[in-house]
Amino acid sequence: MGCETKLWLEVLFFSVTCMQFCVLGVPQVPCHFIFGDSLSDCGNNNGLSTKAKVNYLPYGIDFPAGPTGRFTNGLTEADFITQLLGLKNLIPPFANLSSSDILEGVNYASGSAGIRNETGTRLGENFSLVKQVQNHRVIASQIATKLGSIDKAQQHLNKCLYYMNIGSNDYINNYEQPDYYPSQSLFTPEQYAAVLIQQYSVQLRALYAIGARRFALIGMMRLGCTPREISIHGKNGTLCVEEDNDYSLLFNSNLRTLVDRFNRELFGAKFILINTAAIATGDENYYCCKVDDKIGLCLPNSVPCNDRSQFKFFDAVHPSEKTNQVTAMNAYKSPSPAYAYPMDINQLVSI
Ligand SMILES: *[C@@H]1O[C@H](CO)[C@@H](O)[C@H](O)[C@H]1NC(C)=O
Ligand SMILES: *[C@@H]1O[C@H](CO)[C@@H](O)[C@H](O)[C@H]1NC(C)=O
Ligand SMILES: *[C@@H]1O[C@H](CO)[C@@H](O)[C@H](O)[C@H]1NC(C)=O
Ligand SMILES: CC(=O)N[C@H]1CO[C@H](CO)[C@@H](O)[C@@H]1O
Repeated sequence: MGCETKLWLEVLFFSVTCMQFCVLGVPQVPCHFIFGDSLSDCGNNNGLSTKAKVNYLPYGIDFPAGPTGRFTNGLTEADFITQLLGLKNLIPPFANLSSSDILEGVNYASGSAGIRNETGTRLGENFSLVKQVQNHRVIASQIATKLGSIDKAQQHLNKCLYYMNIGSNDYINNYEQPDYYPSQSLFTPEQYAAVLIQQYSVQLRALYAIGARRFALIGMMRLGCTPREISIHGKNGTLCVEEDNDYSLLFNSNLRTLVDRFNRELFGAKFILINTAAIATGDENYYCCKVDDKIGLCLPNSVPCNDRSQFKFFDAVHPSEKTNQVTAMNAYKSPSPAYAYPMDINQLVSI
């Protein structure tokens, strides 16, 4: 409780900081590109044939435009980061760039997607990380056309923030479903984490080659502490599932090693790791809407709880807007080195 009170105070403090930026109207970076899964998807899955899409109420109940495909009641963590950077508009989905300025960034994130191509495909189509990076290549060439040369495009792309939040589905919608995916029989948990980080590193290098220099890698949340995992695998009804949390820890520690390596090896690039698992935000067990037990998403048009801000989770898998805000604030301006390594997003975009 003491810890939570402290977090909320920090939220207040950083809101004031943000307001100063917003009033000044000077963004810290000209652009923000977002890669990931349902934690960051803002509508890319709406047109795909998949169970992993949520362009219906009660999703978006606290979002000005209503349901957009965001897997929460309001803004995602990536949206809050966009605002904290001082950018005027939220970043639009790659799948619908009508009337948007691609120079300010594009969001490629796709619900159910993972680092591995096959991840999440039992739920339907998705844009895997590989596909997201391919889509970014298309956007980068459109930016070169707009700015008149590849050099100018590179200079522009060098200045952007690259927000990367992916990996959970490689466990939830792959490794932990041995009946449908072979990865558990192919890899031990240690090997699997190493393989994921290896595949991730190939895509990060590809982004670097297209001009990306400032990377915020978002660590995995504690997978064993989502209400869905607790209800499926929890032994005592309330405790987090330790085996799943061990997967997150393995992944995160390999990711931290990668951050160190790339900060040494990739000239001119800066990588940071946001330790989402360390940013505690409330009680795991409660969520706000009535869900489909199979996939943990809110039932279409079900009536959610009244006070969304009181809940850590909106559905049985995805954080509420309030949680996203607290996580984003702590990632942007970190009160503790345990949250952001080796620096926070504010420092990353200031150097
Ligand atoms: C695309 O985005 C525009 C502007 O945000 C919106 O008005 C329109 O409904 C969207 N189209 C689809 C197919 O989602
Ligand atoms: C993943 O898919 C891409 C095409 O979308 C393909 O080029 C690549 O080889 C695949 N990777 C693996 C490991 O199968
Ligand atoms: C369940 O709770 C009991 C009592 O707190 C504890 O001894 C036991 O280890 C728990 N089991 C699991 C699987 O967490
Ligand atoms: C839009 C898109 O890229 N969909 C892909 C999602 O995943 C399936 C299964 O791997 C692919 O076949 C689709 O092409």
